[in-house]
Amino acid sequence: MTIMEPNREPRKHGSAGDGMVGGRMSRFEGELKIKGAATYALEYPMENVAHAVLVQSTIAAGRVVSVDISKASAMPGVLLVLTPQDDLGLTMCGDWAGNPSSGEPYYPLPQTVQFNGQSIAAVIAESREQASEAARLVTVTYEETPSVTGLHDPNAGEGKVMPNLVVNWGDAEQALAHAEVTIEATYETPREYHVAMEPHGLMTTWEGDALTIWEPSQWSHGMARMYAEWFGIDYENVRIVSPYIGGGFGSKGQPLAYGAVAAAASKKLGRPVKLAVTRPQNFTSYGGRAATRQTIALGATKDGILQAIRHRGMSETSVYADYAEQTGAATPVLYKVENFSSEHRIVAVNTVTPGALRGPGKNPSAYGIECAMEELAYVLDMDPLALRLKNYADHDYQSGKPWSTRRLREALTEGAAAFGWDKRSHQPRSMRDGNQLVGYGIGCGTFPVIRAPSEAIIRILADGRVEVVSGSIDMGQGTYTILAQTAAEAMGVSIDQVVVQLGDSRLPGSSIAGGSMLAGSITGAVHKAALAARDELVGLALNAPNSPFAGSGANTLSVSGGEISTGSGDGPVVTIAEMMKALGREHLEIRRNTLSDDAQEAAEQRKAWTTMARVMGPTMGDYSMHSWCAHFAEVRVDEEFGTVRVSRMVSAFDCGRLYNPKLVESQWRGGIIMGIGQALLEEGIVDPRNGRTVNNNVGDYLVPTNADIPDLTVISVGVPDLNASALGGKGVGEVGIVGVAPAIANAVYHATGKRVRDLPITLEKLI
Ligand code: MCN
Ligand code: MOS
Repeated sequence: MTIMEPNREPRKHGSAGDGMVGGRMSRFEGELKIKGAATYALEYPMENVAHAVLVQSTIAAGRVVSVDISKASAMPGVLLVLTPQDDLGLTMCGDWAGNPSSGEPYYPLPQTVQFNGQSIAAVIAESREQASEAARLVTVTYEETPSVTGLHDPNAGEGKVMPNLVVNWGDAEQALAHAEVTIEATYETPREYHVAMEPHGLMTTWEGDALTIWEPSQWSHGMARMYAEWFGIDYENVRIVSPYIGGGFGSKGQPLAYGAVAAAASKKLGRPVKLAVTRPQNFTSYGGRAATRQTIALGATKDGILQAIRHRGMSETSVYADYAEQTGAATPVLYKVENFSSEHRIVAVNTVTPGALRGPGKNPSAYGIECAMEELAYVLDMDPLALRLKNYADHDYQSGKPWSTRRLREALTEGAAAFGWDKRSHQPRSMRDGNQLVGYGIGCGTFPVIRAPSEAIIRILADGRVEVVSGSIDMGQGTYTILAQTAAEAMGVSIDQVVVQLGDSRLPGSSIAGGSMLAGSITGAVHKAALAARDELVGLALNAPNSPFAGSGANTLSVSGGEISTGSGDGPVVTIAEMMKALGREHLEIRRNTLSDDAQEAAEQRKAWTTMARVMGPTMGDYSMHSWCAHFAEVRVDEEFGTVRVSRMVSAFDCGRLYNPKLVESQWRGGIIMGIGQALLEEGIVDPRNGRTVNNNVGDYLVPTNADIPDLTVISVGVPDLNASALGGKGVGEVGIVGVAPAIANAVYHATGKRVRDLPITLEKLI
């Protein structure tokens, strides 16, 4: 890859050569993004674009009685105003899992208001300014009905139990009743939001029945299918283009109501339509992490052997869809425990349906169990590190299966050593530095290994370059770069010879860039295709009459550094370009997928790339597979002001083999930074009178800045896990955030002797 910087940093892992798997290449698209050379969805040059602006509800629940569009329609430049009165002719689409559509009509601008900030009208005009101004003049009359604005609403109720989120083994009640030591506590997390640098939005255009959409996407194929189903057109007729994305964090995996509105408007007008979702509208176009509440009871012997865990959790969902932020997602896999009971409920409130946000479920779940473990440690008067090691899970007690690889013990011990945990004095409030109370805390984290099939094309070009072609995406994680490394290594070429093309649903199928499953999935496909391409090249070189190796008597050839040779030192040495010339080939193309043999039919392939039908969870197979981590946090709390600063963190991870340690470290740090935000800053504040998210902008919804982030040391303790993926890596993208908030909450308790059980930990809760 020509655009990459030379790498001058020392390598820590293995002896991978520059550009090979395990090398520390910088991100290919990083430089393009910094220089403004990466074209984002809304920046595509397009003629004759009309601009759409959304009008959103100002009540939490009720019915749109009338929409007066007379003033808006009369404004200069206005082309179209869409309201609930307009039937856009859409049908509900099938879900992620692959369950087919109900066949019901779909109204992206509904008559019934289900939450404050719901899109109920749209104005399309010649310019964005004209559309915005006209949108202000749309007058909506509502009939309001009672609403529930969040878990704290007195009318919220207890919701309903999710039957698939009930886990029991042993007898937790009995064990708790007889335990020598018990603790019980309730932990809460507020609504949190993705706040990706690139807001949502899209540009769409039709040519006959063919729809092209430029939209940031974590899953080009899945989104193309859903758009096709909305509009009742063939999958082949929808094209999602998304080569560069300014972050998604879970929010860009599916098309959303505004996308349906823009595409429908474009169809009606017969011209391209651009819809830029404003920053405030981002807070209600896709839901953030749901608010959660969980109560955890632990029972243990006096010497700290865990006997029982009882977990009761709940999260809010919307009134029109069930989404569970699974507070019990990490609780069963972290510790050895013979008696366990967990249950998760969802409570419908008037909000946009919450969604996946980095480490969904595992994140609030680890917050609960990891705070509870430290609370137990203090009751037992035991070192929290020792308590964790004492209750180390030798296998997965939930599935009964052995771990595939679990280096959490190493994460705990090596992390502790690097942090200097042994310098801690156990008593809360016993460490200080002037006016600053100093505290140490631990939080473990986990994220399941999710496996999915993918496909890829490897194209050897006449000039010797190797093209990797995939419809998968790179939203900043590093897909471009690791695929170049994978192809370079498998093909035996230098990374400068590799070109990677991504981010288009027309390109080969791929899993979603979600659930930390893409890297393992797509490197597997590219590796397979590249090995096959190399074999093909070698086969032609041995057998084609015009090949320099024809009649050489060799029965195999080696490809290294872009050169083909007999490997023994004698015989010709031919570059790939020379060989292609000798063979008279313009290119040589190989397509491979990692689907099983029973799924090679076209329809099965389509289903695999556009739904989750072929995705495998962590215990499908002989092992239980997860990434693991242990975070060690040092905080300083100002004794008078109650201000909390994270002054140091050390985090040790087991994510198996790392394809590119530099990018992995960046992923981990990114997750940790989001975790610091979650612990100390982030909170969607809802107005109880009308269900509106009040701080729906980046001025008031606080996320960490550089000044909030201390030195973050990250350590890899993983070993290759070939059950987890073809190259031995486990998921990286999400595990970094999991366990950070409890590490900080535990450190704040250690510093101050005060336990804050609802995030974020702000100063008014400490003084
Ligand atoms: N990697 C590696 N070795 C491994 C596994 C991963 O080198 N064994 C590196 C690669 O650079 C790879 C990256 O880590 O590109 C992430 O790989 P993976 O864990 O498979 O995650 P995905 O590619 O599926 O990406 C999605 C994941 C999720 S689910 C969220 S949420 C998230 C995240 O990645 N959102 C992100 N990281 C993000 N990073 C950025 N910059 N922006 C986001 O929106
Ligand atoms: Mo990540 S929240 O699974 O996109």
